[in-house]
Amino acid sequence: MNSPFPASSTGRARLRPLAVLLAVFAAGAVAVSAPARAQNADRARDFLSESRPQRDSRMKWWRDARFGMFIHWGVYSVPAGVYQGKAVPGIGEWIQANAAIPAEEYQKFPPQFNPVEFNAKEWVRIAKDAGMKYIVITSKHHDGFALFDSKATYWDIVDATPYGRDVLQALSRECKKAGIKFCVYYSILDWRHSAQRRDLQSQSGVGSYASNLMKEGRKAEYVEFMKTQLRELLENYDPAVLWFDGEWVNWWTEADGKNLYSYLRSLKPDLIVNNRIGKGRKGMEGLSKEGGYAGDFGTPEQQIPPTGLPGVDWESCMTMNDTWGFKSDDQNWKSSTTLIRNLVDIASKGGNFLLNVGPTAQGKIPAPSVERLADVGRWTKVNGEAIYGTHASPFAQQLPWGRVTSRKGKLYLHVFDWPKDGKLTISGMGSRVKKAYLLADHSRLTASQTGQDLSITLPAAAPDPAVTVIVLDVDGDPSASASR
Ligand code: H79
Repeated sequence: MNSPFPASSTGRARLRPLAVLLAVFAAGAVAVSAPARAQNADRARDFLSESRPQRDSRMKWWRDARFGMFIHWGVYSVPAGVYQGKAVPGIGEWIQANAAIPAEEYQKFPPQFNPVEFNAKEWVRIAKDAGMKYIVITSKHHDGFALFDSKATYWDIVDATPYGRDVLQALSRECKKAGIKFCVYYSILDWRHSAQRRDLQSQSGVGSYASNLMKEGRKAEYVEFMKTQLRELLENYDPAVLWFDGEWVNWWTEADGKNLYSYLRSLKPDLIVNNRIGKGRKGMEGLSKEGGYAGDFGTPEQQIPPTGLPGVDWESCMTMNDTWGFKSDDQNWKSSTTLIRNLVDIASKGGNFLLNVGPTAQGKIPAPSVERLADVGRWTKVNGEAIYGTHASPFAQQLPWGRVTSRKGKLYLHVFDWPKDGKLTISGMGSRVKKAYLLADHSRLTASQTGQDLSITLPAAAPDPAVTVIVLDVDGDPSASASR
């Protein structure tokens, strides 16, 4: 076969004898001696028995952040949802599966991937101006293609595209400069690696790609390959979060997840890892059931749990249209108001919002995404105090007119539906209101409280039709005193 890319992701060694030597040398350098292994195992146990204060301090930046940018970018942005002249139904980054594209055909995309318009500084600015505090980018999606310079494979942006530059390097640098946390997504499922194969007899209903099998006796090799790439990611780009996916395949076990989790935390003790490293998620609801599953936070996908995930850190990831990876014909965009309200809804339930963009093969974040993010940014700039570092609503019931967030001494009332009679009422107030005002301009509002009943007199029209925030200064800690 004259393929420029060997079928095996680890095939680099076959092509370059020097690389073999280097790989052997590198492997030798990290080979773990028995005493060191025991020490690592001890450290791994330490991670699993981390105290509550230790965990709280590790999770602090993430809990305060509330809002991040997900970036799905890869060679699937070349076909952009169209294969052999036909629109392929489904999410863009799944085009290889959805159009059953043979590997020899799929590998024609990297030579066409030349994102000369990519500007890391610009992407980071777009995220920062939206009020996002972290970025999670696909370092490797299910198609196995690495957006970074991986020594473990040629199937990466530096070795296989005319662009030839390491975009993760550029992005991680710009993030650091801008004070944005840089994080990466990594798929366990891998359609490219020769250790895995399609399950052509798949009975699971998810298809032969989603239910990839492990070839007999090849698992250890694949796990080593993952560890090599993950170590490259940790060492070269210092990501604050590793966001796994594709863990549902039958050959990946909870024990594998725990082992990998321990390994990664031993390399970077303050690393945060999502629940998809192990088997703790429940479908797309992303519930990290407490009680021993690997990972630090739950990952509801394309949904906001009605009551949040009490007692668990969680993050809803969501698309702005109907795809993660760029599709040229998907114009089903959520409105800016919906996006702002989703952010508020999630914060009121104690979660984070990871909002996706799918850049083009030229390297541009689509204009409709940029416009919406700018709208969200105008809102967060004025109302960020009611989002970042806040706690969930202390009220047991969702209030009919909107949502609530809180912090010590303050309740933030996020009004979605402006009352027609100009009165906003709350019953069940557990704390005494000292002062009420609009967050946007700090103009005072008249509030009258009788016991647990509060009534606030509002301007006739909503100052911000998307979400207007009213601040209540209250006695003490609202999360402790409001009735439940
Ligand atoms: O990267 C994006 C998508 O490509 C990937 N996750 C987001 C963040 C993804 N979305 N959908 N899918 C992958 C398809 C997977 C569907 C399923 Fe399953 C796998 C259905 C059954 C197995 C996981 C386990 C979800 C439900 C149960």
